[in-house]
Amino acid sequence: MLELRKGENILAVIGGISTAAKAMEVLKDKMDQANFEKLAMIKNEEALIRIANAAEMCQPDQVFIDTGSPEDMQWIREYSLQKGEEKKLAKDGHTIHFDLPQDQARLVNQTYYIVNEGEKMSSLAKSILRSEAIDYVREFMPGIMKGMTMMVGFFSRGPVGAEAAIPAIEISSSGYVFHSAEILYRNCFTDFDREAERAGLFYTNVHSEGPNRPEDVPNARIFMDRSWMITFSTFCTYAGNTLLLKKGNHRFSVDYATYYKTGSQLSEHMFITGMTGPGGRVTYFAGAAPSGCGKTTTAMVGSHFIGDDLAQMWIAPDNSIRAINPEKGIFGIVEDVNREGDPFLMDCLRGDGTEVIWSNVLVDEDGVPHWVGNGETAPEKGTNFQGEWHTGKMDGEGKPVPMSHKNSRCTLLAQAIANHATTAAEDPAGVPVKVITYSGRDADTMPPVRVAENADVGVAIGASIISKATATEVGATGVRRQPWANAPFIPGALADYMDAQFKFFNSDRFTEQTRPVMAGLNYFLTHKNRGSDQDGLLGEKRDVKVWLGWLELYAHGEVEAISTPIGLLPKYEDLKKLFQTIDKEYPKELYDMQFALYVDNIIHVIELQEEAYQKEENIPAALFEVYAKQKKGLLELKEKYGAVVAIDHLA
Ligand code: SPV
Ligand code: MN
Repeated sequence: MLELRKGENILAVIGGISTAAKAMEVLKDKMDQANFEKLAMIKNEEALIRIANAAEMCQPDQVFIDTGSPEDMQWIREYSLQKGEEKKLAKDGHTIHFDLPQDQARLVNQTYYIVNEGEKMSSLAKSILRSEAIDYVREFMPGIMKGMTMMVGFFSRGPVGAEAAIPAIEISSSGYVFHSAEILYRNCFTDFDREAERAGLFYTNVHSEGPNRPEDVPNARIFMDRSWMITFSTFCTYAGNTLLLKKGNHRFSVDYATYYKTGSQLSEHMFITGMTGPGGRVTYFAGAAPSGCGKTTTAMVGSHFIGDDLAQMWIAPDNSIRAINPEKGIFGIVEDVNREGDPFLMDCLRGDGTEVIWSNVLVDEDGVPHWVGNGETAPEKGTNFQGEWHTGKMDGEGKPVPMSHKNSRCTLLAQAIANHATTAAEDPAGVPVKVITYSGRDADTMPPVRVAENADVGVAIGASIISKATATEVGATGVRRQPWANAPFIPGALADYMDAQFKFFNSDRFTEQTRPVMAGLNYFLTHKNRGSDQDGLLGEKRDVKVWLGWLELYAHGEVEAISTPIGLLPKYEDLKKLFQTIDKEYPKELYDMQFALYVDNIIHVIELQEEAYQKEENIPAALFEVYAKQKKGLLELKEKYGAVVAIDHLA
């Protein structure tokens, strides 16, 4: 369970303000006339008290209210440049921001959920007792904004008025964080009061980078107070740690959907995109993948791109799943983004007319950004996330320093991407989602695509994502379970989240037309693991269009599938036709390698999952039933055909 407003509100304890009258008095004192007048728009007393408490605690020299107007946005851009948080690049509208070398990804070991005495937490994340969190905030946050301006903005996580949109306040001393917020989220200054009233809640985020020195990073903390839906972030700048409108508030939305909208809403780490099928119909997909596993690329393969990171979903009155993107921009990994795999994104990054904040890439002497895997000629020297860089540069341990950090990013408006479906993305009714996908970096086990024969199997696919660690979390290594690719953002018990998934996807509101197709995707099989002596992956980025294209046809009953213990698999002839549409040969031998069942590998991962889930309390029995059935079917096949079952045996 999650009990809201339980325990002391840390912001109120440290700030000491509890009435709107006192809040206005304090704010008037701290603000110039122009900013104070802007604030007259906001009447929500709790919002005003929180802002005043943040100001009282952080003691900035000034307070700036970001109304989202062009003038305010320009002020933010200039503030960030003046403060040295961003620098202009050669191309108009492009800037570079560097995070400290110690702060290049999510600081998982310094990220905590604040819990009350006796509360049970996720087995997947760290938590800290409220009393200890108060001690930290009391020690490190008073005066943290001295000499700086505190910026305050009002954002909507989704199109204003949408069923699953929730408003949030962002408070920060960082111009870079605010510049990013303005690109990534919808400013809802004029609608804030109404939206807070409609949603019945709002989130609050307080961040300060402090002096922004390496020696302070060990003291950095990212706290999420689940009970009050308030985040605190200190001594860091990487957006995943600081712009808590993103993953901080996503965590609250996961909590809210799990405990307050059980069975009718989900909050997922998913892209949203539409694929055009025969006759021009558009079929919408929402798909989960762990950070750094191709979510952005997959999203942009669609003809109607909506979002690349987060999805808020609900079952609408017409009994369809509807999805909105809580964001309006992209904070995308740039490594391996190139003309061939990501043409639309490349147009924005190398063309003119798009505002882009680059982070942690290499900047050459001419002010041009470069990154690993861009398919272009690399410069010999420049400046990157660790300072001066030249070809062959080694770090203190004798390891080569890459040109750009693996988690270096670009921040830009989603609507800058040529295939962005802006009207649909901004529709508070959301887009109707017909296909749900789950994927991870799996080098040796699952085929490129498989469809669940029912909702329970679909939920089990989500529960069973495994993936190689990526550079999006500081210090992560090895192959790990990544349930729903959402595990880093599930604050409560995994069993509760899973139960909500079973309830949602088994909802009796779905009809034959609206029931979603649930599928597993995997782009990361290697030749070596499939009996070939070639190097590298068995596929390439552009194949994604085929896997999604096949699912689009399947969702409309236009292709048949082969039934196997791990789900329904595509037929060769159907894939071959789809490969023709991307001008690619698709040899039968490749299909055979991709879709053969490697029984021992599959059973190994099923047992890994069983073992892990048996350790958790209250995991729904339906999960274990799916695993048992899959295992039984696989063992029967192994008995008959051996450990590698050719797909031709099953067709
Ligand atoms: C991810 O790592 O999943 C991201 C970037 O989307 S972050 O904001 O760090 O979460
Ligand atoms: Mn993400």
